[in-house]
Parts: sequence; C-alpha cells; structure tokens
Amino acid sequence: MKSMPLITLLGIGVVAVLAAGIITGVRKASPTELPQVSTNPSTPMKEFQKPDPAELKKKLTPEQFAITQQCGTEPAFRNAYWDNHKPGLYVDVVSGEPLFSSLDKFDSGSGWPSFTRPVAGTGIVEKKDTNHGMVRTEVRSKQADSHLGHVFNDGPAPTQMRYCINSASLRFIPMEQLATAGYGAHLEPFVKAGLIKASVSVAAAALPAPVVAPVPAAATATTNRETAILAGGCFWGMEEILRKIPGVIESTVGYCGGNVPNPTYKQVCTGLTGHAEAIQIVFEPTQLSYEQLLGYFFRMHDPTTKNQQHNDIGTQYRSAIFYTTDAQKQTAERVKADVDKSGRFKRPIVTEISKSAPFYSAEDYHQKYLVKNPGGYNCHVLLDK
Ligand code: MHO
Repeated sequence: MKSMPLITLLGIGVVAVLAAGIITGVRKASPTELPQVSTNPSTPMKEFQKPDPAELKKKLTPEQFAITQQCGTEPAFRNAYWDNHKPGLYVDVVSGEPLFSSLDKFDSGSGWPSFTRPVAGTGIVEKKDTNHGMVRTEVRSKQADSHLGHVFNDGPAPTQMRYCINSASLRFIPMEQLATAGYGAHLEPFVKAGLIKASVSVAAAALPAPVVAPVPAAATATTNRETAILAGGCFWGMEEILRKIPGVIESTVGYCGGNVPNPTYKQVCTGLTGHAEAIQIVFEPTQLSYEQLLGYFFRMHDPTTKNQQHNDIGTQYRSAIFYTTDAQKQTAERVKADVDKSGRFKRPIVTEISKSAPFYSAEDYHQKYLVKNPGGYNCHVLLDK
C-alpha cells in the first residue's frame, strides 16, 4: 500500500517533535510536494466489527440497507453521486473503509458513479453474479461485505474497467475533510495531482484541521490526465458535445476569466463579471490530444462572433481558450491560425487565448444540464470536419 511510508514518516516525525518538545512554524510547501505529516492518518476500519442486521437496519436508510445488504440497485441519475465532481474519497457507508477516489471517477453516462479502479490498498471483492439472466461481476467491500455494484470491462484508460457503483453504498469524504475524518493517509494522491496544496509542519499533528487549500483552477497535467478549459457560448450545449468525445474523462461547467470570485450564474448573466461560461475538461492525452480537442472545439461553435454565440449575447458567451500549460498555449495559437487560414469561416476567428484563470464550478443544476433536461435550450451542434 502506497500510503505506508507516509504513515511511518508521520510516526517518526511526531515522535521526534514530541521528544524534542519543539513546536515549529507552518512551513509552506509547493502543491506537488508531499505532506510530511497529516493530522490523523489512522484508517478507522481496522477494528471494524459488522453490526447484526437489526442494528444495521437502524443505522442505515431503507435504501442503503436494501442495496448494501440485499444486493439492491438504486435508480440511475437519481442518486447522490452520479454527477458529483468534487475531489475526495468514497468510503463504505457501513464500515467507512476506503473504496474509490474521485481521481479515478469518470462520466460513464450510466447515471451511476463510475470509476476506473478501486482506490489503492482497498481489498474489494469480486464475485460472479448470474442473477437476472446475465453473467456479471459483482463488487463487494471487504470489511463490511457490502454489495457495492458491478464491474465491466468497457471503461476508459488507464484500466479499461468500469466500476459501476450504487451511491447508496458510499459515503463521500471531501478532500478538504480527509485528515479530520481520519483519512489523512489518503491525501497524498490529491497532493500529487496538484488538487491541494500541502502546507504542513510536523507540529500540525496537534492541530485539529489539516492545512490544505483547494487549487481553484485544475490546471494540471499529470501522467494520464490533462485539463483544458474552453468557452464557446452557453455551457449547456458545449458540455453536451464535449463530454461525449472519446478520451474525455470528465467535464464540469463553470465560470472562468472574470474578476469576481465564486460568481453565481445570476451575476455572470449580467455580463459584468468578466467571466465566460466555460467547460473544464479532464481528458486522457494519449487517447485525445489537446490539438484534437481544439479541432472539435472549432467545429462546435462559431468562433467569429465577438462576445456572442447565436442568440446569446454578452462577454459571458465569448469564444475563449484558457490554456493551462505553455504547450497548450502554443498549440492553441497554431490551431487558431490554421483554422483562420483554412477558409472554413468567412470572417476572422476572434477566439481569445488566455492563461487559465481560476475556474469556478457552476451551480449543480447546470452540470450535465441537457442530460437532466432533455430537449432543453441548446445552440450547439458538432459540424463535420
Ligand atoms: N439563452 C439561454 C442561455 C443559457 S446558458 C446556460 C438562457 O438564457 O436560458 O447561458
């Protein structure tokens, strides 16, 4: 298990500090640096004893009981986490044992939370399931023996697996609460992914809360994942096209490039905040290059109308590429120039190319809006090449 050295390190660190009686100041660390200590890295399920069914019935909701104890299935799209985009850890609702990470979550379109793999170190159990006239692979948690869902081999990279899980069998621990909730040992991958800044001193073990801060723009390129932020008018229709492109792992609609922190939709609608309605796209660069993604981008909106996309007028509807790396900047400039030269559009391309600014997720009802509201307002189509 990856986290073991961290725990060991912590133990040594804490002992050293206590022995010396020194309280040091909080040390600033870069986002990619590992936390040297977390507040409470103990894994709470070690001594887990499964309560008897009568006790479980009292502790769980009827739905949680039916799903985890009687192999039930909750309805697609009507469950807590199918569209949860927040970073954090999913643990067993009965035992609290860690099961899945948001870092492995992807939009499967199935209406259930879907992951490419269980979180490192978990002992998920797979069983053949021949119920309902199908042969499937059931997945169960190890400690609590909860029914979680099924695993299929039609998932995306890097594993090609799709763990299709019932939200009711899970409890979500947001990244910022991992340490205080006793899951400090699971912070490391989030730090490595650049999603939190670790700023922890050895003395922080005595503090009630971890010193971590979310990184507002997920402008990170990790080994298998790259992030792009694109704007091309109303984000409902843009997301509906973008999320289906092969190689796109996750999409989130939000606001980018303005000057008001944490804006609301209502504020952005005034056109006065400077934000563009944008989509943050996490993609698998070996399957879909940034250049290819931009190729799609220039086929799904009109990049020649300044501060306007069809009926929608205002700076919030401008065409913009918010690059997250220098390589993206160069690619964006080249692709924009190529499209301009190609004569595909009769007017010049006015797409803004700017350095990525904080990306603020839009309100939940805007996420996958056209999935939630089929036939809703849409002014985007993907044109042929
Ligand atoms: N014309 C549409 C735009 C929606 S988009 C999320 C509307 O006002 O509903 O800005």
